[in-house]
Amino acid sequence: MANSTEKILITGALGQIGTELTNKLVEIHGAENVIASGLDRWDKNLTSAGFYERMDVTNTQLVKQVIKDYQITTVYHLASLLSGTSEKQPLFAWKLNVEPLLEFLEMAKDGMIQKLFWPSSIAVFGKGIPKHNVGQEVLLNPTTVYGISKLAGEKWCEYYAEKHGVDVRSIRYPGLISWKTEAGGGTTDYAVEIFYDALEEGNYTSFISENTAMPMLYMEDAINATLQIMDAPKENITVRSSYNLGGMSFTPKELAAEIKKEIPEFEVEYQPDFRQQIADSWPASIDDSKAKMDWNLNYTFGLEEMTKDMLKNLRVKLGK
Ligand code: AKB
Repeated sequence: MANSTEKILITGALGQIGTELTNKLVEIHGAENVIASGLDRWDKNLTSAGFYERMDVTNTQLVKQVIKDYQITTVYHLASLLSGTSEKQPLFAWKLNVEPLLEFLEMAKDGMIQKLFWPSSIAVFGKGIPKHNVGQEVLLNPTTVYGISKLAGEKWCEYYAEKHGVDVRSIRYPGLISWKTEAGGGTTDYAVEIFYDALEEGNYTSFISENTAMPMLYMEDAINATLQIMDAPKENITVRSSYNLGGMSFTPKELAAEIKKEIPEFEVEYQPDFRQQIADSWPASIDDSKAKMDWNLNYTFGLEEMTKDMLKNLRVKLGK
């Protein structure tokens, strides 16, 4: 196994990003150096990590105990409520999305951990910003519960990095598309659901309108970006709030057309719900040149490659 000097804790390890990131970190560092955590009960098929802690991340005492017990050096703090669900539970969204981050930043300040990764989101932008090719340094004006929590988190990261030298690194993820684990409660989730319904039902009703473009990223590229930013030399990380990540940009109509190339009889209807308003406040595309410059961000998947790969893997997974 890898001879790792890092001991890694992942929160939200059973979520959409967590599942795949955990597998990758196990490949790199060895299962014995990776501790997954989540709210679910232990099950031997749950994760490839060497250890699993059933842990509520808002229970700081328990989190600190786990960090001490395993002598954790690096935390990937992924546990979060996404945009749709956050609108329904604003107080809990704040409690889950901001407070544990602040505790981890304190632990890093006190030398309990050396390095922290925290995911932000394109939700930080909001009203009044340009729609296309939105830069790193624009005014942030989120109008959603989720966006407000992510902006607050970014500011805390920047504060602890500048004031206390904490090595915290962050990415503003766009919508993430993966076939292994489904997302839950996000505005960009239509771009995952559509594949399942295309294969299982032959039709899909989209809760986002046909011409609404949003930035999206295939999970493989998202995981690579996460590893790249965490591997970069400390001095290369010039943005300590969170880096823009653009990925690709497409509308539901464009995605449906791509799926139809392989499933010509596939039909899509559009019935926008409350998430349309959230999508309308987000950018259609993002300028991520800063991440490309600082830590060599690059992508493998565009719309066509991603669609082909999703359909190929989901056909096997769903037996279709
Ligand atoms: C969501 O839709 O809430 C997330 C995000 C873009 O952060 N996928």
